[in-house]
Amino acid sequence: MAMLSFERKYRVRGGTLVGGDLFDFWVGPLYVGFFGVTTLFFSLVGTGLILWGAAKGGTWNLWQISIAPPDLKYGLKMAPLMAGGLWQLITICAIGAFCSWALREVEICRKLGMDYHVPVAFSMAIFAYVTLVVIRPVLLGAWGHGFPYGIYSHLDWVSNVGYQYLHFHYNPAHMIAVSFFFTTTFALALHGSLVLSAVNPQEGEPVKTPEHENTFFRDTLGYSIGTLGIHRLGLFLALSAGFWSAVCIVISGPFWTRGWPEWWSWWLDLPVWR
Ligand code: UQ2
Repeated sequence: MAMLSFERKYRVRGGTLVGGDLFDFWVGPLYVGFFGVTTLFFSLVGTGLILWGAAKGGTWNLWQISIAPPDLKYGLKMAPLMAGGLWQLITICAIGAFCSWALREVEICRKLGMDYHVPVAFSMAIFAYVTLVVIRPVLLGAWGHGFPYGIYSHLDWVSNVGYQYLHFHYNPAHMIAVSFFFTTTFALALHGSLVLSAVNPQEGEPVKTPEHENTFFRDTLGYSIGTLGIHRLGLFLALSAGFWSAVCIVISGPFWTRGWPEWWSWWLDLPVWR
């Protein structure tokens, strides 16, 4: 693996959180570190358990392979391996791998003297996953409330849990999450198209500057958020989408058990209508 010219300059010792110099080295272009080793460990064990579960699952149809969480009767206990125990171990491996990856990102940030926006952003995705498979199941008192690990089966789970609350689109936190997802795609479409249009001028013309980008939005909207601002906005929108997704599912069951359309009764019951 050839090393790119800038790589040697940034291959500095230190910045590690655990292990000191022991794992402070690279393999090809990749930094290893203590958390690179733990990421690899959890990923390999987790993938092995998934393959084991798939082999015992009665189908190799990719869409139908599924590893289910334990029956609700096991509550928050450890279940037998082939009755949800595999799902529990796979969940531990997944969280172990995701958190190891985030901490490896932190070590790389420290090496490079960068701030921690990337691991913080990734942590929001981990938080959303942990909300689904740990926080909500614990609040409801059974691991069986986690979602099954399969392509179609997890879609069925989302559909079933949604219908359990009659019409999930009436969940106010779900409304906020969806709005953030759409706004995120809108902002990235604006940003991506603006940058590409600026760096693709007519044949023979010089590449345009951020001043052109600002002027484009000043001319069209009367306002430009700026080159740094659009990235701050993008990060805020994307993290908010993940955050409100976690909120919308964790309140469904632990804090609201009836249909979501009914939640809006408070609006109909406002004293102003009477
Ligand atoms: C901008 C700017 C960029 C951009 C974009 C804008 C030069 C290269 C896309 C425009 C963004 C605005 C006006 C905010 C829109 C608000 C929402 C909530 C989507 O001004 O600065 O930098 O990429």
